[in-house]
Amino acid sequence: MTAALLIIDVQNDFCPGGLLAVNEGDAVVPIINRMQDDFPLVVATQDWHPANHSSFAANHAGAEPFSTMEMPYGTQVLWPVHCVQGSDGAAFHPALALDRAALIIRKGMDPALDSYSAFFENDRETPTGLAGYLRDKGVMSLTLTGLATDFCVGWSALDARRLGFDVTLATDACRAIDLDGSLDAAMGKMRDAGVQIL
Ligand code: VGL
Ligand code: ZN
Repeated sequence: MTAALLIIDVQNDFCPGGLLAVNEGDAVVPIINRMQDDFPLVVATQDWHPANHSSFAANHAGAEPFSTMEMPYGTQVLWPVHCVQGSDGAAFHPALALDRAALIIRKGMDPALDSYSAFFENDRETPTGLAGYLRDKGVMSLTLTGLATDFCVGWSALDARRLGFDVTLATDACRAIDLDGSLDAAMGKMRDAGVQIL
């Protein structure tokens, strides 16, 4: 088992009608469903925040959504409330096939620390455990799909390269938030890090 498909945060809140909707976020669902047949291992992540999460603008008096704030671990975008544990918005898109998902990694559960990447929280050092799981399974190469290209998918791709995995970004199976040029910036960083862009 050397290749794995990673499905990042294909959840209702990141799809049209959701609380942090990504343009055409739901368009990735049929593509990801089809791709799964080509991989011996499928892993999904789920953004899973407590209601008091520090990445929510609503939890900082006077803060506007999409503004930024300095946190002990670096600059943090303050998001609209999204993917609250147990809410419908935090559920996977109902049409996403998950029968073949061997592992679902939940992230962003520490109220004081956001977690974009599937591998590390936003301090870039607290691990989620995914790297160890993939290594135990003998996985060498990862194909990344899901939402959003410029945040959780992009950060996951960069961390995966840093950890020594071969990484492919399946661009048609991803959609972006694109906040102030964040998509171009993320694509540039991924290219520089040796991510293969499909
Ligand atoms: C994400 C912003 C906040 C993502 C998650 O999945 O890209 N973006 N939480
Ligand atoms: Zn989040």
